[in-house]
Amino acid sequence: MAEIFWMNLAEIDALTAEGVAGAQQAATVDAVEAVRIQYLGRKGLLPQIMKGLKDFAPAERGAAGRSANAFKDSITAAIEARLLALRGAAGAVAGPAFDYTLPGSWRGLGSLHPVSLVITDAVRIFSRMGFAVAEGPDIENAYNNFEALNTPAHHPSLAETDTFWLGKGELLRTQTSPVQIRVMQSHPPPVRIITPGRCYRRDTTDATHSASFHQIEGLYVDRQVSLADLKGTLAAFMRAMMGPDVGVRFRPHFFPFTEPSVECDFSCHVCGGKGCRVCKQSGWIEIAGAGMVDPRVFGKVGYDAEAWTGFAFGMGVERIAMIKYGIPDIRMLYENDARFLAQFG
Ligand code: 2U9
Repeated sequence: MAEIFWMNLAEIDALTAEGVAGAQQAATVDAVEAVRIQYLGRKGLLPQIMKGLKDFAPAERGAAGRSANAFKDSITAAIEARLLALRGAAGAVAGPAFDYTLPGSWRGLGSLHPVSLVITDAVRIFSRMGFAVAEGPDIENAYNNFEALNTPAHHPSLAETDTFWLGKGELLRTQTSPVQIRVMQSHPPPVRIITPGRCYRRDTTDATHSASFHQIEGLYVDRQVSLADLKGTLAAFMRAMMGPDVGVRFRPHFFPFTEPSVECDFSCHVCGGKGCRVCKQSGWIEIAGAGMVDPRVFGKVGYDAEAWTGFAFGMGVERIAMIKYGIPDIRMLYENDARFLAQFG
């Protein structure tokens, strides 16, 4: 290795120019490496220059330091540039042929989850009938979730075994009805809303139950709203959702928040009502609960029950998705198996 016995500023600059030229002219990656070792290596010129700085007269030492830095930076930059050029050139000559006209690899578009599909369809169908969408919080208070809905404190649905209580009278809503309570508390009638959203119940998971599920509820309050309006609205919804030929029937039922109350079935979309495995040979499939809003509920939100009447309904989104798409187990909706979900694209 060359040694510098005597050094001045001009010599450092000359060595810099030499090193830069050496790097630029190196024909191979190995030749560039040889330049690096000669100029910047541990036993190369740079350590000698650094060591020699102390021999400069104090007045020259600053300038010598700057020349030493320029030596290192310029040669490093020249080496990097040359390596880039050589490697690029080598790749262009020796690399695998690349066909820029080939299509890129297809990553696949996502698709709506069946639960979202049902909600989107329901929002579209009900919005055509003049319903707006309302939303509310998943964490509710007992008043909005139970008491304002005429559900007394001793009702079994309030039990620890049925409801996720969070303390301080708060809970995870068991239905989306408290959203309707909030809307009525803050808006005078008339009201025409649907409330799609997530609900929570302390259910043990099995093929048809999940502790977290979705509901779509609806509420229509106006002057002289009747049970006939409820039947017509739900029948129109069922036909739009399940097919134009399905029949719809209503059976008497009981809910604390509606009077009278009904359950709503549609004629089996698989067998047309003749009876099959899907409808358990009955020809009918239960799909929603509904009724005329109990006057006591109107009293809780300050609506005049003499002047206004209304209907309300509720249905489980997962249940509709399972019936519509033939999904045998509710858990398939939560596993997020891409092969299952891709079928709904
Ligand atoms: C207000 C007044 C009344 C909403 C209603 C039902 C009947 C019903 C169930 C369907 C399947 C819940 O998910 S499910 O288990 N719901 O049967 N829901 S009437 O009644 C209301 C709502 C809000 C202010």
